[in-house]
Amino acid sequence: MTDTLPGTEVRHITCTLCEAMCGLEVRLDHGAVASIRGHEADPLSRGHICPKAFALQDVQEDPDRLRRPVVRTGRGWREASWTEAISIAATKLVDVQREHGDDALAIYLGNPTVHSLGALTHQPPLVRLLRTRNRFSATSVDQLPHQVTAWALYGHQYLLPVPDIDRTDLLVLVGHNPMASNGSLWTVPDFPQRRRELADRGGRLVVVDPRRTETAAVADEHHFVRPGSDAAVLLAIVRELLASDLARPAAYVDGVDRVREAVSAFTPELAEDVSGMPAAVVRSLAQDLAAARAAAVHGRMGVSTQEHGVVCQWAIQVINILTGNLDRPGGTMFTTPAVDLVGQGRLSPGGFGRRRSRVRGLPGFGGELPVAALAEEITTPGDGQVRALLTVAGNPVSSTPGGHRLDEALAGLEAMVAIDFYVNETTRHADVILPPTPPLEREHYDLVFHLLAVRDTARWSPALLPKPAGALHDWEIARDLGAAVVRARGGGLRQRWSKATLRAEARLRLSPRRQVDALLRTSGARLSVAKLERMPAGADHGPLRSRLPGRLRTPQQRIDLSVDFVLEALPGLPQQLTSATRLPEGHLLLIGRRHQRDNNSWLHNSARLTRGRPRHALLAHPDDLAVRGIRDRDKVLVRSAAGEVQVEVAATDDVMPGVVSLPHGYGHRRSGVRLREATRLPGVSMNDLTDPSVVEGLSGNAVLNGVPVVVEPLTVLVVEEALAGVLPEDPA
Ligand SMILES: Nc1nc2c(c(=O)[nH]1)N[C@H]1C(S)=C(S)[C@@H](COP(=O)(O)OP(=O)(O)OC[C@H]3O[C@@H](n4cnc5c(=O)[nH]c(N)nc54)[C@H](O)[C@@H]3O)O[C@H]1N2
Ligand SMILES: Nc1nc2c(c(=O)[nH]1)N[C@H]1C(S)=C(S)[C@@H](COP(=O)(O)OP(=O)(O)OC[C@H]3O[C@@H](n4cnc5c(=O)[nH]c(N)nc54)[C@H](O)[C@@H]3O)O[C@H]1N2
Ligand code: SF4
Ligand SMILES: [Mo]
Repeated sequence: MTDTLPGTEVRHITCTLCEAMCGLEVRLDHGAVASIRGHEADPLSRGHICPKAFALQDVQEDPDRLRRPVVRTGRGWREASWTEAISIAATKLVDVQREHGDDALAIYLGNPTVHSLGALTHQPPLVRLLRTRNRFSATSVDQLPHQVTAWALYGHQYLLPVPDIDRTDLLVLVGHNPMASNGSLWTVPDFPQRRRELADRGGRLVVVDPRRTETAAVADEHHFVRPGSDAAVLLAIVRELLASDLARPAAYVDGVDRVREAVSAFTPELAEDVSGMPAAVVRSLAQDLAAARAAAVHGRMGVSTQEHGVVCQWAIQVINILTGNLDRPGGTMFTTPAVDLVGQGRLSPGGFGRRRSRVRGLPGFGGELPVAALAEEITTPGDGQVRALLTVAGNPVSSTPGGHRLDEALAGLEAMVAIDFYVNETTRHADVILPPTPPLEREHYDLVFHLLAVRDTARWSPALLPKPAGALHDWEIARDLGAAVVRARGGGLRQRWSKATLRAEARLRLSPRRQVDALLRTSGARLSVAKLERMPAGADHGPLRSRLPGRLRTPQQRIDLSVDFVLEALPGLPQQLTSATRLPEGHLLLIGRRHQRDNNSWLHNSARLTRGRPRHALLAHPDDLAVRGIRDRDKVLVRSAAGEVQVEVAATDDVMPGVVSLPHGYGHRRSGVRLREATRLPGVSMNDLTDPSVVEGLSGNAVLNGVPVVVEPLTVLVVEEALAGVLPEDPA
């Protein structure tokens, strides 16, 4: 610690707000945060910081953040002791399960679960104790197709190769905007500088996206692609590689001939027809990927949360494999994390379960059901109907398709408990909210994102600030709630002392620190928490190393490209993609976007982040506005099959004609939300438009991009309505 002024000290912690896990240097002045900056000595993030990091302090100091449990009363909320709140929560959940069966309880684990060590270590045993099979999470509004593909090709849902950006010559990003998001399923702190270094090496960045994004703006090439049509482009690249004899798969790769046959219909010309990306560009991209010394293709939200997400993710892996870039420095590589949850067999490899969702029969994967089914599971009567909900670190009313319907559904639940430190659009429906400590008051080790990082490092993050008296961490809440559930069940010694219950309770009593310590000590890296505590910049294990075929978890440690359920989907695909180009008259395709200063649905109460030009508008191409008689900044009505919103437009040719874009995570004006800054913010929830009845065909993942919408000037409507009131009815 380098103390300079009296009363001040400098500490090093990890930022937990996104996947980049930047190392931060925080100056404390008499125990309060005085400044936050990037930690220059950090071998992974190298001093990088983004504006969101300051929100760590804003969340810490936010008067709207819950510090004590709250219980709903007739008119609002009252604070309660932990003992009382946890006992009410447990009793309510157990009562519903006793009356209607274990599956009457549903669980939603939100995105920050993976950014809170204690939630990550302690939610699984709590979930096991709760015994419900109605488990949902942010996975199915996000990366489910990646997990399905990794399971099918590499034998484990979390064996996800990442682009080795620091050594690549050609980086192709499809539906991914790391200049705003800082990378995803790819821990790549300081993407802007790494991109500059790529340019300095003479390398090339290509972006494929229906919007000229912040990343497209710094790319060497940007190609517009019609939303939802990427499968045609990616499969055409696969076809080119195989047809022109450009493929150089490794010796442990099988199934090439079946794939060649299966993709034969996907010509670059078909790709051009359905995507708008010129056939010549598709061809040369295939050739360049094959010819580059090292190249990497990475696809994210734009290709995961669309109708053909699994086919897209499979095709991306196949391209990297066929060009010999998987496992090659500068290609896409697997990490060698100090805590190797995959290698140590501590995470389920995944797989489709026998159980499907009750109402619509959507597939279960990795023990979870697609969250697009949650609302209907609550509102559809019958055996197995969901009547209670536990949410952890999530806001599905804002984050999942058809959020407005879920909002209504939640109002009809018999019981709801939330583990969260804000009253948001979702938790406002809870009977009890149990607020954990915020990020700056807890220790952290990134069990997930070290698995996905562009360099092998290990960093322990101490708690910056002491935990206040009477506060509980995420893991302590899970522990106490678990114990209270077992107590509330009663049911005699046999049940309470069943092996599964005892094991889960034992896990719940083991602190995250002790769990990480044990994991570090049993890994090959000979580390411990104590050792890492003496290394504020963390341990640096260097650039990524080639790991194949040894890292594979497939039975023979071979990769079979010919995944049956993918190949079976291909014959019908050209027809599907072609008919998707024929939208009903006047329709546009809605896509999402992220901004560097937004964070899903939850940092909008930070005035520092929300200041400045509004960022909630519907982006639309000037030509599409002109034909509708809409001017820049007009308020419009946007309608989809699922719902409608009213929002301002911003005219820009950054979106391709026929495409409109809204960010998600806005629209905090629903009654009952207690967030001073956020509820002042204009904007609407994009997920009031996304349609839960349309899901990705193979996995049930949500379709958040490529949603058909109609955009109408609001003024015309107002006039029409006024006239309707004034004019006499048609006399005929
Ligand atoms: N239309 C559209 N919808 C989308 C997306 C999109 O691109 N377009 N993106 C999707 C994606 S990728 C994701 S991951 C989801 C995210 O959506 P959700 O899973 O709903 O997650 P957040 O919106 O981040 O909600 C975070 C909640 O967790 C709470 N929280 C924060 N930190 C902690 C903590 O440490 N412990 C606990 N207990 N609570 C905490 C916050 O107070 C907040 O209420 O949204 C998805 N929704
Ligand atoms: N600042 C900030 N950072 C974040 C987050 C945040 O909310 N804010 N959220 C974090 C989370 S949870 C995640 S999952 C990651 C996500 O990180 P990204 O994947 O970078 O997420 P998006 O910004 O939604 O980027 C999706 C891109 O896909 C494009 N797109 C839409 N439809 C299509 C299509 O059909 N085809 C193609 N090719 N492109 C399409 C969109 O225009 C957009 O540029 O970001 C993480 N980082
Ligand atoms: S890029 Fe992500 S991890 Fe880094 S400072 Fe910003 S929010 Fe934190
Ligand atoms: Mo996400």
